[in-house]
Amino acid sequence: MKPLKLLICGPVGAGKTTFVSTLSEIPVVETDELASEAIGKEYTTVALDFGRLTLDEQVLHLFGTPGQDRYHFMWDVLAEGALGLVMLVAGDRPADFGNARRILEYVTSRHPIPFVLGVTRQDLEAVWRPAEIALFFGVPAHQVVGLDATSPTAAVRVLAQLLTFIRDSEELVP
Ligand SMILES: Nc1nc2c(ncn2[C@@H]2O[C@H](COP(=O)(O)OP(=O)(O)OP(=O)(O)O)[C@@H](O)[C@H]2O)c(=O)[nH]1
Ligand SMILES: [Mg+2]
Repeated sequence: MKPLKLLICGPVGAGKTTFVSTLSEIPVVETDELASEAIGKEYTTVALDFGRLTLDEQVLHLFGTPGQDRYHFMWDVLAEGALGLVMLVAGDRPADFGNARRILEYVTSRHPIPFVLGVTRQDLEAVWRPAEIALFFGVPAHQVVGLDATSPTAAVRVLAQLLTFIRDSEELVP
């Protein structure tokens, strides 16, 4: 089986680098640098995160994107050849939801690939839940999954959901 390329998108601080690091069975290629402007955290991804894992004998290549708009040219570069998308949004940052929706529309309009929407920070108390996010984004509820991006079990569940979508959509192709 050929490795399957998956793209991880989302706003700054959604948990993309964390998600790739939690899942990868090899040391992650990270490009986090000191943020040059106030973005609410010290380090930010400037090019990509790359990780790899094997799930059900399928090798997955995970490409995390930078969240900052200034690096948005990387979204298209990294999306090339991707067969699925994990769109992450932090459940405790409603101020970022509009931007997350914009990123999702940008990526899926240019690269119409199956996606799941992962709502991170479900380990915290005051967070939006997947069902609420599904309504806000206008995405079917079964396509939205809550997770703690630091939890391997939760992160694998998101990927398993995405793989199911990818397989279902391949079956639809005549
Ligand atoms: N409690 C909790 N913390 C999380 C979760 N996901 C990410 N974090 C934390 O949130 C912070 C930001 O996460 P990153 O993975 O750097 O976010 P990012 O999406 O890669 O951000 P950029 O690269 O700047 O776009 C880190 O301190 C993580 O440990 C989660 O599900 N729960
Ligand atoms: Mg990052």
